Amino acid sequence: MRHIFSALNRYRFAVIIALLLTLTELAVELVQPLIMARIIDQGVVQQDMETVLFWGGVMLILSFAAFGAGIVNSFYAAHASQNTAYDLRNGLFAKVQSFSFANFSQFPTSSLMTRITNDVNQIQNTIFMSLRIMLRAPLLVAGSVIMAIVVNAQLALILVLTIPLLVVFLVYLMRKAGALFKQVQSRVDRVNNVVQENLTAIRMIKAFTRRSYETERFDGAADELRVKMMRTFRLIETTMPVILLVMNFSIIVVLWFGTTGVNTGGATIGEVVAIINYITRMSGALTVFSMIIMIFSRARASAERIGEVFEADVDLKEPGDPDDDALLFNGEIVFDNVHFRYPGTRQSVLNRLSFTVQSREQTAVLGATGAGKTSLFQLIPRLYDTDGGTVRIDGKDVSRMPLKSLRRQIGYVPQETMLFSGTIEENLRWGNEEADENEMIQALKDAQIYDTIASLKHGLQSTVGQRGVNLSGGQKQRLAIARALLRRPSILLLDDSTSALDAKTEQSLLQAIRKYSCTTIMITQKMSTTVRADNILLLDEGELVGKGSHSQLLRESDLYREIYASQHAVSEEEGAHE
Ligand code: TTP
Ligand code: MG
Repeated sequence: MRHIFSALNRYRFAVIIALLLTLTELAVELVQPLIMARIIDQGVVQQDMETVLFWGGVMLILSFAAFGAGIVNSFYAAHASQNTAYDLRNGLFAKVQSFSFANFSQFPTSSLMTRITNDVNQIQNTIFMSLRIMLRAPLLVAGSVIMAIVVNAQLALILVLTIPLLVVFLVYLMRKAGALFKQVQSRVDRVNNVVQENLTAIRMIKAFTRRSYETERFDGAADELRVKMMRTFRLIETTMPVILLVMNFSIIVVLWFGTTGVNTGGATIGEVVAIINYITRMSGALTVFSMIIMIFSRARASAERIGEVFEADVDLKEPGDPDDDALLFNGEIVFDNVHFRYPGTRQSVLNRLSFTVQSREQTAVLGATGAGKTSLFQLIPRLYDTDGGTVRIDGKDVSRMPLKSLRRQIGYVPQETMLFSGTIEENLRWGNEEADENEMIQALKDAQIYDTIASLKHGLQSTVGQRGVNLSGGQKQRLAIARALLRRPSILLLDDSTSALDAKTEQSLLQAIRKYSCTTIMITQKMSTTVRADNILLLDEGELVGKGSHSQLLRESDLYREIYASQHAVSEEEGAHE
């Protein structure tokens, strides 16, 4: 709630005007029954036409005033609610941008999307409604009770007894609905999650003909949402009959005692009509109130969910040492007794990892699937912190460097290529906004992808992704390498990025990368890569089981010889088939 109020606070001027205007509307509504009583008692009963016309005119003018106030109020209510929602959304987005990888495992993508869109919408609607009617409904109830007492205290006694009971009932309901709505929102998350997974994996679903399975999964999630929604609304719907029952009962009581009062002189007809008028207005207000409860409970659930994102602890703390900002890496990387496991898991992924990668060398990391190669990479740009030991670049602990200057100097080509929808040029510039066309062409050439791009009809301006050209997995990989090279990184990390390349192209690529004289570490499964590397790290189940050059490892490591023999056997077999 705190975040919502501080966001709303910026528009307090609009909020105050809107609230003052609701008070105008409220005053008119409360005065009207009084005027009605006067018209009846002094005008109609005494057949005085002039009084009827005068007070009728006053009522008309007041109604117009209330109408005008309503319109201006809507304007300011919309202003405050829309702007608050806009600020909240931007705030959430900025916060999510600062998230560490550990934070992302705390909030699934689909849930973050629901929070930034749906939950903020709930808040926006609630602020609008609050400024329009939320304050008016309770004040109308309270004001009606007070005015009824002013008109005739005896007859109003029944309201003094019933209204507090109803209010307690409504507050209880609000608590209960709040808890239910929190569950509803988490079901919305789940539906979005299934949709998101399906849209991302649509090709796979079709290839595996899993459509009916996925449809069932969606049905399941949608059905859970429906059931939760229904249960919540059923609870809320019980309010209306209860309110009407109590209020109608009050009317009967007022009429009963009112009739006696008129006969004995304790009340006038006008007073009885006025009080009944107040009761009907109250019934209306209470019904609106029960609707508001629904919206408000939902908003409270949403506000909590939004608060959770704002309050998420971004565990990667930025050390503020601006002196380092201009520092350029020489590129020596040291892992010193590094231990690592993913946050929230118990299984350790990297153990006692110690090695040095010399500046400007090409190092290959070889290991079976699941050995921890990608995990090792993620520690270098500090996507995660280690659990023990340090990662140092040029002798300085990465956790002591400003993230921005650390990451700016690292070109990271992840295992799964990610291109953004847009042109090839835009995707390249994403690596380095200042790059000019010549630099881009050079990077594409070095990444061995220039010929492919040049042969496209629109060249660099071709769009990729939906509605654009489709690139193969290997082509995307090389585009991602070009993007990383464009950064002129001091350290280049290639996670299995040459897997799709034939030996000759791979050799040209590695040769071209040497020109950049950056420290290069490449994860690979292929001996053809390790043979050419200056240095090899052999990783097995999170531990370093060998390091050195190709010939050195062939001599010293059984595992390396095994891998070499198995790949050699395969290539000889392939050769025999030719
Ligand atoms: P990786 O470091 O991903 O293993 P790898 O890169 O060597 O394997 P591959 O060749 O197939 O790419 O995984 C090591 C372990 O860490 C594995 O048990 C899965 C686990 N892991 C997580 O728990 N969360 C993650 O985000 C990643 C990347 C891995
Ligand atoms: Mg990997």
